[in-house]
Amino acid sequence: MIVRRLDEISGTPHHVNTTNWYSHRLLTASDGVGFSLNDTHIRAGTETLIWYRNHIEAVYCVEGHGEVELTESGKIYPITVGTLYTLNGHERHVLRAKTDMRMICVFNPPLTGSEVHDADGVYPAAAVAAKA
Ligand code: 9YT
Repeated sequence: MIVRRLDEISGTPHHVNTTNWYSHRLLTASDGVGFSLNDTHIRAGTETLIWYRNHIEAVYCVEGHGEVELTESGKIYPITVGTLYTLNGHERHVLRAKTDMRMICVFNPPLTGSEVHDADGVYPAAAVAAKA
């Protein structure tokens, strides 16, 4: 059994801080459970291009509100507390935070824990990330 607390992750390589968001990677590939789990804060007023070409991500909003726009269709989905969205088609999208948002994010395949988006909003595939 794995038991882990948020404050144990702070200040480690699994606590990733970017301009638009910061994320505590609570479960990662090295835990060997087949998925990873993040507690992620999105900063108010930010707009982030995201495209998980190599992963499926499920996102559950537990604080704040914003919206997701799919870049191909232009369709906009409001995201509020209690909303789950899953990019099960690897949809390229823009995440806009109207307020600070807190999201619980699950990835399959699991993140190694230190990923940040590249210029296209992509995280590297697991095999590539493992070599980094
Ligand atoms: C909701 C979302 O994808 N935000 C970007 C950060 C990412 N979820 C992460 O790695 O925590």
